[in-house]
Amino acid sequence: MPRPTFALALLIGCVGLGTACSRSKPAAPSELTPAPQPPSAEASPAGFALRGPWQFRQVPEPAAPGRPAAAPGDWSPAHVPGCVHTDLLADGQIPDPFFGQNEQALQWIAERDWEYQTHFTGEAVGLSRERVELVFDGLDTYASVSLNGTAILAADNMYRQWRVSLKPWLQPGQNTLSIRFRSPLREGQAALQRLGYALPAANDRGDPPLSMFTRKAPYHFGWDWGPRFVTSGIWRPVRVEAWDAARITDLHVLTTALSDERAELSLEATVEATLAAPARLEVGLAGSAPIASTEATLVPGTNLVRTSLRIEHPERWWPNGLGAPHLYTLEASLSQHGVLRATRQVRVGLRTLEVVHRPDADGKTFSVLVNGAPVFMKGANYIPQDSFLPRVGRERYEQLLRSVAAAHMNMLRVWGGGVYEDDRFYELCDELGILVWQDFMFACSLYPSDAAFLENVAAEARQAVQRLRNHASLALWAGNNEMEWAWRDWGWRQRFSDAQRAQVAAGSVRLFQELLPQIVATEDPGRFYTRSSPSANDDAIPANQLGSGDMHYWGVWHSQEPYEKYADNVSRFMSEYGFQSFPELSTIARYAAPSDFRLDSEVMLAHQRHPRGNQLIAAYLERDFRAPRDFDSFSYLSQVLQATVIQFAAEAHRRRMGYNGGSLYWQLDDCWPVASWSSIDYFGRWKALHFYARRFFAPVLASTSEERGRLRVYGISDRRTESPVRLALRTLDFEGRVLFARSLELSLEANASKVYFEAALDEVLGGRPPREVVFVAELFEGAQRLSRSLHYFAKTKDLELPDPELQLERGTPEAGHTELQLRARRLARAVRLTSPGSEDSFSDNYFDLLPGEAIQLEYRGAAPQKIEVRSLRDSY
Ligand code: BMA
Repeated sequence: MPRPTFALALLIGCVGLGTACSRSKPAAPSELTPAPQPPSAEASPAGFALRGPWQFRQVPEPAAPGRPAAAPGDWSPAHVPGCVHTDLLADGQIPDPFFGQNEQALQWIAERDWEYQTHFTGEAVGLSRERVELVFDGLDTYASVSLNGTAILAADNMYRQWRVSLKPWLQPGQNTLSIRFRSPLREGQAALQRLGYALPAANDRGDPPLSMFTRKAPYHFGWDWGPRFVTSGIWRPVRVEAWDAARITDLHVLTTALSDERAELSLEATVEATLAAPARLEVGLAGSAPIASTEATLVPGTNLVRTSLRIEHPERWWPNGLGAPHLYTLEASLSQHGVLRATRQVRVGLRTLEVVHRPDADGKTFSVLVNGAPVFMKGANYIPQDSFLPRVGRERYEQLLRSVAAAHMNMLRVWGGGVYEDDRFYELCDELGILVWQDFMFACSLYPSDAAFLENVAAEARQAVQRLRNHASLALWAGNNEMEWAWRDWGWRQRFSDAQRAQVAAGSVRLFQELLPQIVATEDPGRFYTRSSPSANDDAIPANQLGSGDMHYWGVWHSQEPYEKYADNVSRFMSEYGFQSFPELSTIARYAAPSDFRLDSEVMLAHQRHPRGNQLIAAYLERDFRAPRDFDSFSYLSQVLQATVIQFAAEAHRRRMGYNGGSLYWQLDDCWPVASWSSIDYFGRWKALHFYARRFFAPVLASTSEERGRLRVYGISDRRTESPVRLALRTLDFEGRVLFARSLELSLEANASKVYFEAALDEVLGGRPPREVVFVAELFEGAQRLSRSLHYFAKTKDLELPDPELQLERGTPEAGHTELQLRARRLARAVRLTSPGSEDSFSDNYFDLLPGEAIQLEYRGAAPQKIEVRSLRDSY
């Protein structure tokens, strides 16, 4: 490849719109267009997808005293899968719910009932087959389904798949399918009345909160990072499945033994049959001859057919960073009298995984062993990517999860206030080596525990476990988010009478200590279950205690402790800790007009859901940074602050690997454009934190820390083998004078954190005041730098930062990218590149440059018109 020529370029200065991400933007809410409408029923291996045309309308309000019943409204085009809000938006009936303060004006939608309908012919969906079933992968939520005017199904749980036979009602020629959704708020109100007392929900914005009565994503009701849009709709695909004789509806694969020589697997096929008849099940690797088979006599109804198989010299599945996440595709075929009836594939990864959660001298451990070895978990908490989930397509899943893998994460926690995610999410986690901590969908609330509720939850949990259990990425199940902690520490118990308290407590035990763990034990034997996050799974040990179990440490942020406290609050697994920032100005400009670019404008407050969020950011900024000169500088500095704070925490966690099993920051992503704890914003743009995460989660990390007046340099390695490396240490002033230098050849211990250098501060300061120098610790393997740790001895606001005289040179644009060279004459802190008006990205961003340093970067996208570069000094 010819080297690009560099033309001297522009630069310097700051301010402007920016973007810092590595993916293109998803369809903006305001740009939604109705999807093309395919023919009414479309064949697919899974059945006939009912893609429409669909229509929807508001159900007229019934007559009330003094008000006659309204006439039905007109039908409007709908998109399935979809929901009411996006259908109203696409039809031009409402403005963009995410813009400005539109959210407030759209609350009426949740109080109404809505109706959807479509038509299809009986012939198209397989009228003449023995069995014809209508399958909804998701109905959100209270739905009455009728075919040709006859009620055929009542649904009341967004998380469940619903299946009903169409056979008795399906007619030749045209059929009309209609679905009525009742307002979840009205249903919740009725459930509250039946219960007779209110239940608390920390984040539900309703008064009274009603979210706990409905098996629907809790964050729809509002959260401290999300709007309140209590939507309804056919949110996952709907299809007709038509079949004869027998079919395979599920395969469950368990690894029963695994060594380098062989893997032993057991496979259980769920087979549905219409008649009693013998059948043969054959199983093998897809595309190869079968390696196992079994004969079974099927009975009408559901049959479980089991076989076992062996794979010689298996390739293991490894988490991101430790090896390839190898996957095998198995195929099962079912035949009867030599006639092939059905085939089904399943993808599995061969690995062992154990969550070690047992008492020790310090309390109770919480760590993960993969393939027999401890693996430190690095990652984040995942929330749903949109308030309106059906618009999260494959592309957004891929972009987000590739960003996760790029930041060297190996675990995501699917947090309990959202949904059991789409299959594509788990498939990508399998492919990228990202382990999944899967919460059941209960968060920050207390829930009813009547028989109907528990039965509904049991059906939901069984389906979720069966759907996800084959994924190599699935590491563990957790009963709920923060309910054990809340019950003890959030003042909830005091709200109840003795009888109510006893009822709520017993319900919680029933749900999280009996029902859910029993379902996991039966449907997904061997997978670890923790009753809550955080928890030590021990009645004698309070949840969220240092030393035992996982921990959500919120002293920093919620309790306003200085961020240095992260180092004193390392428990056995840090499953949550977080700090907010604003997104880039280009994202803010998608929801606010320039006249609203103030911290206290109503729009800015509407897009900050933590009651004290903006004040907290400003207060923490004041501790460490000089006052920002304008709003863009504020958003930029808020990101630098967030990244600095979370880097501090994550490194403190990694330094204690062994004692601590993992570090998952709160939160990876956003469900709308907002100021929040995320490291990637709604449009997929990386905030400063995500660039920092790619550095602080690197497999080999140099980490510098001041401890009791001494400077320590840790070498942290996630590698499975020890590595010969060179540790290069320097102290520089901001002009580049070397005040201290040392080079150490060492063997970096495998899978460990160790101090490799330690000195009194005076020894490394080189006689200069702390505010004038930077300490640089770098780990090299041959010529390759594995990690660089920069340590400043004074608060950022006290550093005398010189003008770095940044110089940017651009190469000739090539297909889809342009090479850049950036040089700093003097120290440059938190350098940010932006390309105003473009959605494209830079290969790196938000980094420090040492005096005299030049680096190569890549701009990804069509040739940039303009590139702006700023550093910290330009923010005040
Ligand atoms: C955690 C989460 C969320 C919440 C976040 C920030 O505890 O579980 O409920 O959004 O804190 O407050």
